[in-house]
Amino acid sequence: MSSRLLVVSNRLPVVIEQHGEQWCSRPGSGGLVTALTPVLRQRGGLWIGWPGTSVQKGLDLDGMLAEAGEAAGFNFAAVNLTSDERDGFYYGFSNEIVWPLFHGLHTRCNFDPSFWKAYRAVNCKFARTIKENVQENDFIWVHDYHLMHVAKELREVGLRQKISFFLHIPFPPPEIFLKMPWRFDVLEALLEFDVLGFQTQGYRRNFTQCISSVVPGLSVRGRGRVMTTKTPRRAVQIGVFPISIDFEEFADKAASEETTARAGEIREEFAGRKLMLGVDRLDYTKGIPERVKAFGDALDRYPELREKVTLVQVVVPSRTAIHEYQDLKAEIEKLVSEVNGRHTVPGWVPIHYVFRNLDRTELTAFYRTADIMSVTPLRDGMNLVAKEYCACRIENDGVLILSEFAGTAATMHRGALLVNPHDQEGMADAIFNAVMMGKKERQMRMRILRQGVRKFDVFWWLDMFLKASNEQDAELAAPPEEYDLLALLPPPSVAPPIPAHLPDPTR
Ligand code: ADQ
Repeated sequence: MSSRLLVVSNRLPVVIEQHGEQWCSRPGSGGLVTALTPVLRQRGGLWIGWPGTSVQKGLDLDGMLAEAGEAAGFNFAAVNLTSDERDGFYYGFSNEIVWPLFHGLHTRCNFDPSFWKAYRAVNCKFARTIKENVQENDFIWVHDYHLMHVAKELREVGLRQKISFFLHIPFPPPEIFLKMPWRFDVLEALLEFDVLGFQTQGYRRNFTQCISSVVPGLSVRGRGRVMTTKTPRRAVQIGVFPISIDFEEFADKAASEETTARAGEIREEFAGRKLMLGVDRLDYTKGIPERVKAFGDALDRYPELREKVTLVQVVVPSRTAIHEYQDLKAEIEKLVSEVNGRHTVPGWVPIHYVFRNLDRTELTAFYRTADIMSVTPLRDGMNLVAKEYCACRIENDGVLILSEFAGTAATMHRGALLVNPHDQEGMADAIFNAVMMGKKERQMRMRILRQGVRKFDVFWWLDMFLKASNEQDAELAAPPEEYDLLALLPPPSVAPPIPAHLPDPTR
């Protein structure tokens, strides 16, 4: 396909910050940026998004974006938001409604009606910027939950071009989704896209169940991995596209001289001990407190682990202006100090806690050094950290402990040790098993994991998506075998036996 890629996401992949009098830019972090940057670097194109700062005195935003675009190899166009818009759309609707609801945590939602108005107004602003920048043959690709209303707004301003959408986070089952007061509007707005992409079969199933039950006049039919939804007017392709990483880039970086040198230093610092690593954005969906508790439990119940294993927990600052995230940080720090207080002895501190952004060399050096990687979110759309760890294990060794509720479990279940993050003792047992696992089994599992991530990398993901978008009802490349937690559950039982002392209502 030769058309230009026009990517739209809430944030641009650069962060513009002020240091004293000076303004500077640095690359953004997060899964969406990790996945899409190599795609745009390879193909060129335009990325539209909010630069994360408002227009201010002394800041030449356009100049800085042009410079950052030149370094990145593609162009940027900014959608500028006022602080009120940012509060209602980003902190409000996106962070207090969609993020918790779609991760199944509806009790954290604040369904404030003003957030919905702000969300629609900002989606309209994004649509106007797209309209101003779009060229005739562009492939318009809108990303994630902040922008579910954009296609509807674009249709209203008369854009008839094909528009695609990819959801990076889970889509919840109907009983959760339907709690949202604006559920019909959101579903109808999503059906204004021509292609809708989800991370797993389970999320797509949740979405199609929602639309079949609440949007009248629709028929959903399955066809391989793409389903066609006929509305009275048009067809929408609904596909499953598990996102991934640039495997070769991570593997090369892991093998580079600077990473090897840094990994050697880290290894020395933890000599004679196993290193277990956790790397997560500060977020309540990532299950960090649960992991720290499970690690403490493992040390309590398996004395043979003491002084033999150290947890390095890296937490990447994220959404730190939000009160709840500050509370989460305090909770993690309290739990870490409790475990350390219980178990530290001279020469061994069980948990090393790091709260900052790491550069690529430091991150890949930790991946290369970690004997065990713990990725245990309560719910996660995919989780790229698990894939990055495997790509960096260039010696084909290492154990991945993985939550059943990460989207990535759908495809990495065969090589990983799967855990339920709500089961503290089960997680502690998995830590024990990972520490004790023999080299042969570790290598066999890691080989399986690496083969999968190498084959189904981010460029495969891009090809699959473009193919589905370009060919109606396309026969798609064979997808990786998917694990489905629901398929493991016992079939719904027949009516439970009736206790003898009660009358049988069926008679
Ligand atoms: P995230 O919630 O951001 O992504 P994840 O997929 O794990 O979660 O990506 C985190 C990214 O941040 C990784 O690429 C990692 O390398 C990077 N990172 C980690 N530590 C860092 C550090 N210290 N400094 C800088 N960068 C760091 C969302 C969804 C996920 C989904 C992705 C992609 O929530 O479920 O996998 O989008 O679709």
